[in-house]
Amino acid sequence: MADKNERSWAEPYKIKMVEPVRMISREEREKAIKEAGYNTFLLRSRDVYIDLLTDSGTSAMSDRQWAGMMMGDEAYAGSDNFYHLEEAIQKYYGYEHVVPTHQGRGAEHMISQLMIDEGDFVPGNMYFTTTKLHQELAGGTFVDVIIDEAHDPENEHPFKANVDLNKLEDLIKDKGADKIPYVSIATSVNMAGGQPISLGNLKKVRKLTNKYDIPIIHDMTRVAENAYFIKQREEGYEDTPIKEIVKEICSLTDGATMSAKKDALVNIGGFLALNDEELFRKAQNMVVVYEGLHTYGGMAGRDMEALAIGITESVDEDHIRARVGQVQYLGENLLDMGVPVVRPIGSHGVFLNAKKILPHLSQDELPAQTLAAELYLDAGIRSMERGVVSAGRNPETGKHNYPELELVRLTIPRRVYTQAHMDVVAESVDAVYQQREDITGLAFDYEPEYLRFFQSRFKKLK
Ligand code: P61
Repeated sequence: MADKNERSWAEPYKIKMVEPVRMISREEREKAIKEAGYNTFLLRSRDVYIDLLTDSGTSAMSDRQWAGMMMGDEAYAGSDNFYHLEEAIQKYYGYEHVVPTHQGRGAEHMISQLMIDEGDFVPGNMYFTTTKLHQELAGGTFVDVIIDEAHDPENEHPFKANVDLNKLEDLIKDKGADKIPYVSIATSVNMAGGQPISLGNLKKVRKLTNKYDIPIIHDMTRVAENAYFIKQREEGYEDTPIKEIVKEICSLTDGATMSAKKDALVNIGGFLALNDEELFRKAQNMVVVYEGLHTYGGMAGRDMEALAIGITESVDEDHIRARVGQVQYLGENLLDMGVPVVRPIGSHGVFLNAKKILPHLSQDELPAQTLAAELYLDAGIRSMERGVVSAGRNPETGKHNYPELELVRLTIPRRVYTQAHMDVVAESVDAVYQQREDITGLAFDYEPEYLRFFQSRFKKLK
């Protein structure tokens, strides 16, 4: 009998409840995207057919999670569900102390305020929008120390989230270890296209930071997905359970911020996890100012229960194989069609290379924003810009940051869509790709101060 891993993956669940979706007419879509200022964040979800804006908070919960919701202990203080959550985090991630938050950026806010001083530098394996903003608001400057390969969409490096140890050590020597409060390490790096860091590299980062006595704070939002790639690609881990890989990753770091809305399969929630007792006490005190009491931090008891169960489900071998398998399926379809996408295909989405698809548009004509709007127009598919609009402005010069990567993210929610949905998406991307030469760009019409991509409005260039 064949081992199941030698056979095709299939979803390790069957569907018990469905939510209808519909595609509105082309005229209605034209009106909707215009009213949204050509920003997919400003569309109403009822006007979207297949929603690949994000995998954040969009997962389908299991029957067990829903059953857990009914076990919510909605006490203001000391809810049973908090202790279940704390146990799950200690068991699966190995961090000692937990401060719950309403979502990931709540944890980012606290760690940044607690650890960063004015004039500090925070090295990291590529920026993430909210993470970097909180570092800046605390007076720090983010410094990218990811390997160069990560900025090249066509480079097939299996671990594009790896840290360039020379870049990191040069920074430490240049600025001094006392100016570096921690190194920020993300697993499954979002802006690089959902790319993993290897355990080999992380061990070297640990060794280097130990030498200078610098902590590592882990953005563990998609740690299980990263672990899956380690199992697939890193020598020596072929037979290691995902659970063990996840725990080993966490053991190499000193604390973590988590947006539980991704890997951990809940619609809302997050936490800050720390090993250092003193820092934990400070965070526990700070959370009451910004989020809520330290045993709920902005979450309802039922949300904490769903999260405790979601953590368990997230490290299940069959789950993670099917989850990443579905993303790979869409990516390979697009590669077969000749559409330029970030390679290797990432863990949580397929990233279209807008620079290559729309080479006639300069970065000032916002190729990725334009492509996302065109995709919506074609078949009501919602995606997200990850290029110059997302990169924002340099806080000192006020000028646009021009990232190497100008991408459109087709993000796959967990346990929500079927392979047939993926086929329809690929068909639509191909249709837009075929008419790429006729596509004209966009210009800013309104730009808010913070995280501009969420609320900016654009106008069509002729
Ligand atoms: C996403 F357009 N991600 O990917 P919060 N770290 C990491 C994340 O992916 C992340 C957070 C921290 C989102 C939502 C989102 O520019 C954007 O729970 C690796 O969202 O507060 C969130 O966690 C923050 C979309 C966030 C964006 C920022 O879709």
